[in-house]
Amino acid sequence: MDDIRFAVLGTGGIGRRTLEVSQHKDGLTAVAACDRNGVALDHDGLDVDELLEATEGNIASGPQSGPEQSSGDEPRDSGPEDDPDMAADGGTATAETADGVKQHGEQAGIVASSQGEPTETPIDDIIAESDAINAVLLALPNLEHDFIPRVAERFAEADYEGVMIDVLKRSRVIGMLDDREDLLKASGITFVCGAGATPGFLTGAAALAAQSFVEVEEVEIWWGVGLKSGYEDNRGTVREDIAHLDGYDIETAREMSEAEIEALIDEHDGVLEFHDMEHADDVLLERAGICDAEDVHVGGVLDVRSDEKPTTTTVSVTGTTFDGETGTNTFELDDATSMEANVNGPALGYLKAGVRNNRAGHYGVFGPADLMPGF
Ligand code: IKT
Repeated sequence: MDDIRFAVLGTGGIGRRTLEVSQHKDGLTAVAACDRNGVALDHDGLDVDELLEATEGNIASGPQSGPEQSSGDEPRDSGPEDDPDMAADGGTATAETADGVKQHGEQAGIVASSQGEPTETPIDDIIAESDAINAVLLALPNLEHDFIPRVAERFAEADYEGVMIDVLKRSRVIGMLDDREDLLKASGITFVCGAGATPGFLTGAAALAAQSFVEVEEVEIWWGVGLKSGYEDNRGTVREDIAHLDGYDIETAREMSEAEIEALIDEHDGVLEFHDMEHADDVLLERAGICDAEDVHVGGVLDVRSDEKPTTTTVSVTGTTFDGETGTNTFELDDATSMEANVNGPALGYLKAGVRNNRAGHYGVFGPADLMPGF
């Protein structure tokens, strides 16, 4: 476990923070990263500091001009499966960053790094090098439900053997991955799905909290996020959250312009509250035999303008013990821990668990609860 060479697809907020956090974890070497316009590859290890510095400023510098430039996290490949609406990473830069980071033409993103090369086929470029990559982290908002499953399929078709891990949110995507499980197994892929905070960290916490019980009646996940790193760095995730508000869905959220999103945020004074979100914690807990999906509820509060959490993040699991007692086990995150810490730390932790399983020959689709004590 001391030499895991990993790639990150997407260098929006999540991708960049994953790279940053990985520097504080043992045994992880980032060897590839890509966004829609470029790829950085170095089998001896990327210079993560340079990459972060080069990509940090330019995400915010794009014009706010429409859905095809709006989400912030998805690489884009040409080819038959390419979706012309896939969002760019960072859009089009209009200016050099304050510290003089180079810009290639009008495109920002990874090509602003001295390690970045422009490409029309970033994902294929990484697939071409995947023999030397142990794990691929998909830092993509998945505004197309089947986007991540299709990316997994492409790696499997290229006979990639290793770990793939995503931080997807939507329940319905898990089935799409399960549908591809035979293909993933045949290739030798251990796919860890829903491995961010929720689903992810908090699903794992629910699986642990459930251990006191023989029957679980309800799982309540209530999260609070203050966007410490600011809205600009989290455009993809905010847009995904908006799709959960009453009157919105994935398509309407995807088509909103940046100006419309800003207006919506203004209307709510920067604080958005969500209930009954379609988050895959439900199917992932059901899949692990812990409870019925319908007994899992996910909601939370997002404060786009403050770095304070507007509410404390908790996971409450209510159940009955073997000796007939009913109780609620509650897992609570400290308000001082940021979303960035609570998404990217666990994602990399699950990545390591995935590599352990992959090296033991365990292939297929795994959720966070499958990597915890069994129920
Ligand atoms: C996610 O990225 O997993 C989902 C986001 C919520 C993160 C919760 C973090 C909790 C905390 O830091 O206390 C959101 C739904 N986009």
